[in-house]
This record gives sequence, C-alpha cells and structure tokens, in this order.
Amino acid sequence: MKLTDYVIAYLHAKGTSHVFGMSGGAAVHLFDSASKHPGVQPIFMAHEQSAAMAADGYYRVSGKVGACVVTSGPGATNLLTGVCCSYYDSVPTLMLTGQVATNRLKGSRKVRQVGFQETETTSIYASVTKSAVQIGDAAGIAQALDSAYRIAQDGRPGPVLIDIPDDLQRATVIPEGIGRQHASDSKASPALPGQIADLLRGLSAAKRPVIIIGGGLSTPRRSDELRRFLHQIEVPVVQTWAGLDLLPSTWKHRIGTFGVYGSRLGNYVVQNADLLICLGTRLSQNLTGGVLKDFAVGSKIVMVDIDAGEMDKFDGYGIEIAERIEASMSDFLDAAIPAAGSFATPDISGWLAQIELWRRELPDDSPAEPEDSAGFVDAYHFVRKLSDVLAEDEIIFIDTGGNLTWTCNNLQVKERQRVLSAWNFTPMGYALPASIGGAMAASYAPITCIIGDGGLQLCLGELATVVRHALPIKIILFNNHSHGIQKQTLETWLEGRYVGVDPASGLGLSDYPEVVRAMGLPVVTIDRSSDISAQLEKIYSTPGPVFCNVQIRVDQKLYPVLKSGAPLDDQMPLMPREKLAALRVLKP
Ligand SMILES: Cc1ncc(C[n+]2csc(CCOP(=O)(O)OP(=O)(O)O)c2C)c(N)n1
Repeated sequence: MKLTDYVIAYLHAKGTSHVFGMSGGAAVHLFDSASKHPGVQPIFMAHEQSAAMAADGYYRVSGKVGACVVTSGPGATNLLTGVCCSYYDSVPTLMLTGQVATNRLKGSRKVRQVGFQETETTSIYASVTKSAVQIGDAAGIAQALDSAYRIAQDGRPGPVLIDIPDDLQRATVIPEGIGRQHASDSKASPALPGQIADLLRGLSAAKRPVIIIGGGLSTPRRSDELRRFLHQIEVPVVQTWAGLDLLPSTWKHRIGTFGVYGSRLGNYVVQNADLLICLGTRLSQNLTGGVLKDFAVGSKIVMVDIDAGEMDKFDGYGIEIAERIEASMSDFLDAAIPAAGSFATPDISGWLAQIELWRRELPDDSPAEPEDSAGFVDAYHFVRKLSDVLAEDEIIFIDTGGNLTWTCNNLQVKERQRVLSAWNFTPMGYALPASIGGAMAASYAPITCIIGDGGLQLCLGELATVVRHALPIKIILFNNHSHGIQKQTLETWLEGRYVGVDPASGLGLSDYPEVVRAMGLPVVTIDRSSDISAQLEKIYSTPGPVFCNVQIRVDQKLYPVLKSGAPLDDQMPLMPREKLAALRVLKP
C-alpha cells in the first residue's frame, strides 16, 4: 500500500473526515490519496493559516482530531498562527507537512538549504506543538501516526505535526494497525477521591463560594457532566469567555463573565468570594487583571487542572493556590458527581442576597435602546437582537477585538449553543476559516461567524472557500471602518493619538459589501436599529451563505473594561469612589 494511502486510511479509521490544506509539490501524494478515499474529503483553502484554523474549528465542533495537509517550506510555515491557536487552547490537531526527499535533506551539512524549499519544520514547531517529528523511513509512519493521535489527545490536548519527506510519501508500506486503539496514558490519581471530599467539605463550610468554569471543560467537552455536578451543589457560577457556552444564560446560579472585559457583577462576585473553585481555567491575566496580589484577596483558591504547571505558576507571584488538584476535567467530574450526592448544601442566602443587591446597584454599561439614527447601529443593541434570532443549537465563531467583546458580554446563550473563538492566541482572521472547519465537522449545519472589518482582511480569500462549498455560514461583519479595540487602547494610553487604526491614521480598508458581492455572496446591510430584527429574520431564513454588513457606530466603546493596575472591581467607566467603596463586602 502506498504510504499516503495508509495515512489517509488511518485518519479515516480515527474518525477524521476532512483534511484542510493547500496543494504544493510536496503535498500532491497526500491529496491524491485523500481524493481517492471515500471517507476523507480534502478541503482546499485560500491560505494554509486558514487550514490550520479550520482544523482547529473542526475539533471544537466535533470533538474529533482536525487535520491539515500542506506542502514543504512556505506551506508548512504558513500554518504557524493556526497551530498556535490550537496549542494555547489545548485543541488536538494533526499537521501533515510535506518535506523534500530524504536525499535532499541538508542533514548535518553547514548550509541553510539543500532541497528546494527545504525548511526545518520540526524545530520551528517544537515550541507550539506537543510533538513535531519527521519520519526517517517509510515503516516509521505507523508508529508516528499512533503516537500523534495518542499524544494529541492524552493529558492536556494539543496539536502535533508529522513531517513526511516526498520520497517516503511514495514508498510502499505494509498496512498494519490501521485504526488500532491505544490505551490512554492518563490515569486518575489515587489521591483524587480524598481531594474531592476535602473540596466538598470546604464548599459546605463556605459563606461566599463561587465556581469558575472555563474552556478546559470543552477540550474535550464535558458540559453535560458539569451541569450534573452544578445541579448538585447549587452555588454561584462565573464563566470565562471560553466557558461561556457551558451553561445557558438562564442557568439558575449563573452570574456571567468576569475579568478585564468581563461583567461588573462577575468581578464583584469573584473579588468578594471566600472560596473560589476553578475548573478548566488557568486564570489568565485577562481574568485576574494585571496586579495579581489584588485578585480575590479574601478567598481561598482551589484549582483543578490537568497541568500542574498552571497551578504552580503563581507561586511567588501574588496569588496563592491553596489546594491543587491535578486531574483532567473528565476524571474530576466522574469522581465529583457521585461524591456530591451526599453534599451538605451551605447556607448562602446572605451571599445570594448580596449578589442580587449588586445586580441592582452596579451600573449597566450597555446603552439602552438607541434612537433610530440611520447610518449605524449600536453593537450592544445589535448583539441582543441577534441573540433573539439565533437557534437553540447555533454554532457561533467569533473573531477578536471589539466584536468579540461586544458579543461575549451581551449574547444570551441558549441551551445547546456553542460560542467559540481562539481564546488565548486571539489572532485576527480566525473566525471565518474556523467556521469553515466547523461547518464541515457539523455536516453543513448552520454556523454564525462574527468578525470585524480588520479581521476580515486577514482571511478575505476564504470567502471563496465558503462560496465553493456553498457553506451555510452567516457572516456577520461588525463594520466600524476601523480597528475598534485598538482605537480605544490608544485613547486609554496615548491620549487618543491614532496611528494605523482607521483610514485617517494610515489603514487601508475596502468597501467590503462591494468586494464580497464580487466574490459571489449575497450581501445584506443593516444600518439602522429599527431594521435589525427584520433583516436578521430574513438572513437566517435564507439557506446557504449570507454576508451581513452591520454598520457599527465608529465611536463604539468596549465597556466595562479594566485599566491595567486597577483591581477587578474598579472597571471603567469608573464609578463614583463612594459607591465603589460602599458596594465592596471586603474593604481593601
Ligand atoms: C494577527 C493579529 N494582528 C494584530 C492583532 C492585534 N489586534 C487585536 S484586535 C485588533 C483590531 C481588530 O480590528 P477589527 O477586526 O476591525 O475589530 P474591532 O475591534 O473593530 O471589532 C488588532 C490590530 C491581533 N490580535 N492579531
């Protein structure tokens, strides 16, 4: 059997149904094999970066390893930004990169290149994959694929890469072990039941407990088990953005988001807690704020994480993680659900009353229903209207910048919706290619892609991919004719001196509706608030792709937001100082 046929058959046996990529001299055999296999469809993208993002989106939607095939040199290097998205969000993907033939590899010779486009792919990717290997002979492919699938998914998941020299791709291999199952290396620690018993005892004794849930509960996804656990313990829950879709917005004890761009209520709850239990979140700086010693000062912090390094990293840096439970979310929940059966619910009526008081008293930063001024719409208002229209099981990919912030802070998440983004790497230009991968993973189920006009420029070519496959993606462009988030950064830090953030300060932006129409997509423009609902109804009842150009007000701010250096409960726009102090349970 030809080696590339073996590779594709292996992917199929593991449940990977699509390979995303672009052709090139060192990738033709892999694509030829994919095109001949009835169960693996090659999807040709406009850019390899997009292919890696599509593979990432494919996993987030299906839970199956996403795969890419690209050529050597520039094909391989172009994957980098997409691979980083997967690495930092713990998404298992498999990158298959072509390489020059083994007799053209430079080996130990003191030169930069021997073969055409020769590039040391594995060393480039060593720091952003769990494993990056080049096979040295054809027989090595079986072992390389076995290891790749195991490593990608075991422990803390992440991307892996196999570099395959061109001559080996054409070699013959004996088709052994295709699809064989491998026992996982992961085993729950024997200490886990005792640690969970301690955690539940602590929770029963707490006066102001809070559970924080994050993206680690989605890689792999454990939302059903999480809900079962939360039902049993009934304490307030705050979410990171990556954990936004783990619970519907109507969940009884759901508080909302917290962090630098999080909700004021979420930040008050976290800052005033006496027990924080962190599940599937590494407490990034975007959550804690920049001054770690001011984070949740009166709280005991318990963290459950598969990666001990994420819990130990705070030692000596201002946050004390009092209890560290090293476990996967699956192992933790499998043990915690039965243990919580005999849980003694704490009396937290005072805490719940305090939260209700904050809910009433904290300022609402999203503007009220705006006047119907023709020419633009308010982003907060638009997202609320969009929430009404989106289906119960809609898959929503969001890019980065203001559009991400406005959406995460205002979307009313429904029962089975998915809300997805490259949370930790946040490159512009992610949402559209990831939506393509998601659409393939969900067998052409409807997808909503939210993106800014800056982000769209980085992946514009992928609109051709959407058209080519008639993918039912509703692309919602938050068109504020600028890099909205960057404008606000410059207003905060450089007295509003704009550089390279809008056309007047040096940025080139196109007439997107015209460009997109020329690329073959239907375009609808929304530019007055009274039209939003009717236009959205029309868009969402139209089958296939639709591009929705939403004219967002150019001066739209991202509020509330924390200025670096401030404690979490002191977001901008700043509250009167007396009110800030009066609302704090714990006085600094
Ligand atoms: C590839 C990449 N380059 C630069 C940045 C820094 N950055 C973050 S958001 C942003 C502007 C985004 O503008 P736009 O997509 O129009 O979104 P808006 O904030 O206006 O909603 C920039 C330049 C980034 N995140 N990714």
